[in-house]
Amino acid sequence: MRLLPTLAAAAALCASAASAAGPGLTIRGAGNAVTLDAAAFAALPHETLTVSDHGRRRTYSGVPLGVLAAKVGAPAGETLRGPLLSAAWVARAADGYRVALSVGEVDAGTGARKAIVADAEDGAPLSARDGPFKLVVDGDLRPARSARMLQSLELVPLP
Ligand SMILES: Nc1nc2c(c(=O)[nH]1)N[C@H]1C(S)=C(S)[C@@H](COP(=O)(O)O)O[C@H]1N2
Ligand SMILES: [Mo]
Repeated sequence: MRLLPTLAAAAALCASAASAAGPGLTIRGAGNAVTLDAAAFAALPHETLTVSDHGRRRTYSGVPLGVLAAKVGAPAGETLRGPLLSAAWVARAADGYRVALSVGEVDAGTGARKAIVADAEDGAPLSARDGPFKLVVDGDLRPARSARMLQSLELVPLP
């Protein structure tokens, strides 16, 4: 039976095509899912955020979490109320690392904490170790929630 090797070859071809196009960033929430490739991401409004990483100041450029949240129609500002405030953004990275940010903490109309998804650090594209996307969270005492190699952000309601 020659089908299995053929399928394996086809799968390998698909995998290489996907990596050539870049993994992209997937946003899930409010019943919607959007995957942005590097070009679509680059076209979104960017802001800078300067954070301290083990004593070193680094300036990141990226898209505010609120802009990405709006891509899936996640509640924000005055519409973010009641039970909706018990949800969290779960960020997942390529190495399986996951961090959570409560929605109220990072909503621009509610909490004071800034978070961006960066595609550049100190004026240069992110390294392969960090990128192509990195969640950068302001105000943390150590950069433990600044997830490198970010693949997805998902709005998860608490059970
Ligand atoms: N994908 C991913 N991002 C991550 C981590 C990780 O293990 N995987 N570690 C976190 C922690 S604990 C810290 S302190 C910072 C800085 O780690 P670094 O020096 O390895 O970049 O990255 C954060 N982001
Ligand atoms: Mo850490």
